[in-house]
This record gives sequence, structure tokens and C-alpha cells, in this order.
Amino acid sequence: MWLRCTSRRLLTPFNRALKHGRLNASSWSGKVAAVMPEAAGFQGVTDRATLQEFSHAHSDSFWAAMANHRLTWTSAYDTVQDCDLRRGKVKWFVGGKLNVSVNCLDRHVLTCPDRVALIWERDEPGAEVKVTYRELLEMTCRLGNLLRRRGVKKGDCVTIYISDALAERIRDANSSTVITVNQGVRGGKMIDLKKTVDAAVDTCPNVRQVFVAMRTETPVVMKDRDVAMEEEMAHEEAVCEPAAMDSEDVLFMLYTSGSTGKPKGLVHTQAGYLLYASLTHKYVFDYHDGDVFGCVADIGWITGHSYCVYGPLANGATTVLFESTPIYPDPGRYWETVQRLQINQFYGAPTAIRLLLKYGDQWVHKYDRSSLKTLGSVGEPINTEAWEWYHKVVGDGRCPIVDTWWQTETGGICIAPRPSDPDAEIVPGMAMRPFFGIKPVLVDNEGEELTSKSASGALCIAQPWPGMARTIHNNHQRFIETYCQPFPGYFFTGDGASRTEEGYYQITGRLDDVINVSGHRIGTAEIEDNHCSAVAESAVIGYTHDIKGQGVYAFVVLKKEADITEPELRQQLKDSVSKSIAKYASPDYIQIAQRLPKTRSGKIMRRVLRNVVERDLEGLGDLSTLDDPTAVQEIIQGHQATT
Ligand code: 6R9
Repeated sequence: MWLRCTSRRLLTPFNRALKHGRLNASSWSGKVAAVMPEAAGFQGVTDRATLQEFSHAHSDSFWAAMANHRLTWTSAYDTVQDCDLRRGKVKWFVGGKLNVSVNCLDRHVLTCPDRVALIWERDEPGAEVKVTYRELLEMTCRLGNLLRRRGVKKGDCVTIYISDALAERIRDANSSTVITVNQGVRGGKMIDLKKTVDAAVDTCPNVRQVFVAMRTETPVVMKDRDVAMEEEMAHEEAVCEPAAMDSEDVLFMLYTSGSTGKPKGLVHTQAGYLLYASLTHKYVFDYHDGDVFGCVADIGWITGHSYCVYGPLANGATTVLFESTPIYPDPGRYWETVQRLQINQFYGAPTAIRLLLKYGDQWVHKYDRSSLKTLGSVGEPINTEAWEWYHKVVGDGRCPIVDTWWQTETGGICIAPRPSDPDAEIVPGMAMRPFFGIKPVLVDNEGEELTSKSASGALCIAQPWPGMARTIHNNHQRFIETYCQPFPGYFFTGDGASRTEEGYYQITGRLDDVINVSGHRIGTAEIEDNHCSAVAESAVIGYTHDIKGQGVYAFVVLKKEADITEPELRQQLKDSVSKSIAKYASPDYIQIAQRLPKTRSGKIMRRVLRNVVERDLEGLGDLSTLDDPTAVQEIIQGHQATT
């Protein structure tokens, strides 16, 4: 994770006046005001459909109202937006100034200083640490003061270290300060992060200092450039004047999960990102004041940024930072945490749900989950079996499942089942409806927009929105080529989707995951959905085939209790695919694997599987976002045995 250093503190009188105005809601009335108070003044808006239309037709008025209601400004903006998708130009709330930490902390300290802001759910169960808004503000001030005293200025880039390939990212971002911990702790294991930082920083002459926080008691060798972070923070004042940041100053950079190609440093800015994270957090999850919001994503993933940190804190929520794994110390960990912390909204990834499903219902039943109101899913399509289990077993059939589609590039959720309408229909396994201000379009190979109601094609977004990434750090040309040029005038997501008669969207997966067998185009997800009951998980890729152009190669992971011979399994899978799609889609090879190579956010790295099958091990490329690199060795060995 990369954080642009900002400095902070204390509301100015101007902020207080704005804040006061924001809370004066007595004139809001009627149905729309009840559903979305920010929209109360919109002419002709009577329900969700007209609100969605309004957000497209009067985009500037819509986003201005949202920004005025939800953000606390140091000085007002003069232009709502200055965007041109054709040229990759995206600017929101131009001329405005604000401070993100004032929005996330100070303003809540005024109204509810003793509310718990975050619960650090440590790796060890039952050892959680609760930090109130007042305490979090004080810690933030001390760190802000320490950074300032150590010469970090507005505009400097600070690296917060969580994942590998650190040196490359430090250099790309040109950071002079790194923040890390002596050791990381996950699933009962200690990881020597400081050692990795030392090795990386030795090759980065720009780094002047490394702040080291002590997560464990294990001492580490401190070099001249190292700073004992907690000790130094204790000497700092707990008050720090907030800096006024321009709306379009950089907030953070985040390198994408790297499921394809070289990681891109996507840049998010202050006002638009914060507004979008706050608005989606409120309406997608039906968050209410006082709820405990449990997003169990890795904090270094965009999901952790938007829905562990910025969205919930902007809304004054109690947010959970989950340090552990779904199966530590046992597969009941999530639900034990839900019971102990009384979590109201739980947000996780399908990969974890599928993993837990394999261990059986008893781990869920053991714990009281009555606090749960909404269950969220993110990161990849959630298959029907996992969706049903999440709904029936985890949520006892009473909690809506919100399958949320979005990307690092979009900053926040773009398609989700029920923005602002807690009673709307949900179809299992579908992301369903665009969020307000999001105008999805489906486009065919020739770049023509598909205007019929039911259609399927490349998923693009037709209008800019405040949460979208502004550029790729140091490479705006790549930003334009990747997102703006494929379908001029639209933001191209790289995903495929289909739309039903009712206007509901279903994501079909990355477009580069399409295989062309003898001229038939098939999405890998379509083939993967043909699980036989013995299969826990599968990944399908295309490989070069002399006759067919591409052939189908399937990797499958069996359920723990699977009782089937390999020939039987192969036959069953081939039959099932032939029946549900066509004979040509049936896999040529089926490799049984112990596990699949995945990113830390749970995405299968098909690129790695393709390289193995194409025998191009030289070209394996960047594996830094891989959760467990040993999975690749297993796959290579299994491939030799299969072919
Ligand atoms: C938030 C996040 C983005 C890619 C995206 C898509 C896939 C995410 C999904 C989903 C189907 C969902 N994806 N959510 N596919 N249904 N609910 O995951 O960001 O790591 O940048 O990945 O993930 O393919 O394009 P990021």
C-alpha cells in the first residue's frame, strides 16, 4: 500500500459551520428523503429508477449534492468536474480543499469521541484491540507530527509495506520514507517483514528513513536510517494542524493485484475517492450509525482501503481490521469473530467462502450470527453453490447477499444488488444493478454499443464518476491505452458481462479469459461452472493447439471427502461440459491439483497456469502478489505427469 503523506488536524470554524449545516436534516421528507437524504432536493425524483436517471442526466448536480452533504470542506470547489474520457482526463471538485483525516476522524471526535473507530482483530483470537475515534485521532496526530519532524512534506510519497517486490515499487513511486513492522503475524506464523525491507531499501538510494513499528516482541537490528516508530511517536504532541489538500492531490497509489502483466501503480486522489467510498459504503451495505462493519479483506488490497479504512471511517463507523486467516486457529474463525465483535455487515471473498464450504456447516453453526444484517462478496464471480451456502448456512436465509463488482481502477463498488433499496429483488450470483451515477454499457467487438435490453459484451462505463483512478503513476499513456482507447469515449473495464431483460448485470469474467476453440468463443468461467460434486474448485485455460487453434486445459482441486477414481472424474467432467456447453468445450487435459496459484486477494493467476501449460517458465514474470509461491512448483510437477 502506498500512502501520500498528508498532514492534518482539527476542524476550522468554517468546517464546523459546514458540519452543522450538513446535519440539519429537518427539511428532508418523503420517500426519497427516507431512502437517500442527499437526494431530497432533486426535481422529479420519486424512486430509485428516477434517481438513477437523474444521476446520469444531471451528473454534476447529483455529485455536487453528494459532495456537499457527505464531505467536510476546508474551502469550496468551483467546478464539479472537468473530465474527458477520450483523453484520459479526470478531475473532480476542482479548486476545492479538504483534509481526508479531518473527514475520517476529527468530525466524528466532535460528535462521538468515545465510539470505537476500529477494532484490530489480531491474529490471536480473543486478543482484539479497540481504538476510539479520539484515540485514533491522537495516534494519527502523533504520527503526522513525527513525519513532519522527520522532514516528510506535503506531496512526498511514503511507502507502507505489506507485500513483496518492494524495491521495484519504492523506486517506481520514488518514496523517501518507508513504514513497516518488525514482523508480520498471520495464521500463527511470524513473517520477517523488516528483513525484506532491509534488503529492498539497500537497493533504493532515495530512501532516507524506515519507521519500524513493533508488532511482536522479537527484536530486530536497527540501522542508522531506522526509526523506532512507537517510541518516537510517544514524544510527539497529540495535536497536529491539518493541511488543506487540493481535491486532486494524490491520496494513495496502489499496485493492482497483478493477475495479468506488470503491476500498475493506480493513482487515487482525495475528494472524489473519499466521497465515492463513503457513499457506496453507506448504500450498498445499508450501513447505519452504530453498526460494526467487518470487511475481512487484506488491508493492502483496494477492498481494504475503501471498505476497512476510508468508507467506514468517513461514515463514523466501527470498522474491523482482520489480521488472521479464515482457518486460523480453525475453520470457525470468521463466525467466532462475528459473534465476539457483534459484526453487522460482513464482507469477504468467494475464495474464502468456497474454502470454508469444504469444511462443512458445523463450523458455522457453532457460533451465534444473529448480529449479521448484510453479507457481501467481492473479488470474483461467486458461483451458485458458494452463494447458496453463504446465504442459507452463514446468513440463515435472512441476510441479503450483496455480490459487489468493482476494481482497483473504479475506487469503489460500481455494480451491486440493491443500492438504497433494502427490499429489491436479488438473483443469486448476480451483481445486479449499477450504483448511482454509474452508467454501464455493453459493447461488441467492433466497439458498437449493444442497445437491446438483453445482451452480452465488453463491460464499459459511459460517464466518469468521482471514485475512478486518475492515472497510472509515471505512465499516463498506459492509462489511456488500457482504459480509454479500446472503446473511445468509454472507460473500459477489461471484464465481460451480460444483461437481462430486467436490466440486471452479471459479470462473466476477464475478457482475456476467453478461449477460442475451432472458432467457438467460450468464457473460461462457463466451463468452470460445470463442477461435478467431487470438485471444490477449478481453473480453465486455453493452450495452443495445432488443429483447433486453442485447446481446453482444466485444473481441478478435489473436495476433502471426494471419493472418486481419476478416470471416473475425468469422464464425469467431460460429460458434464459436453452436455451443458458443447463437445468442443470439453477439456483435452484435466490436471488434478492440491491448490491453485492465487493472489492474496484470492484471484486465480491464470497467467501462471498458461505459462506452465505453454512450457514458458522463463516468462512466468512477476509473482510478487502470489499468496503462496510453492503452489507454482506443484502445478509444474503435476503438469509433467498429466501431459
Ligand atoms: C475489488 C477488486 C478487479 C477484478 C474485476 C473482476 C473481478 C471483482 C467481482 C469480480 C465478478 C465480482 N471482480 N469483483 N468479478 N464479480 N463481484 O477485486 O479489485 O483486485 O482490482 O480486481 O476482479 O474481474 O475486473 P481488483
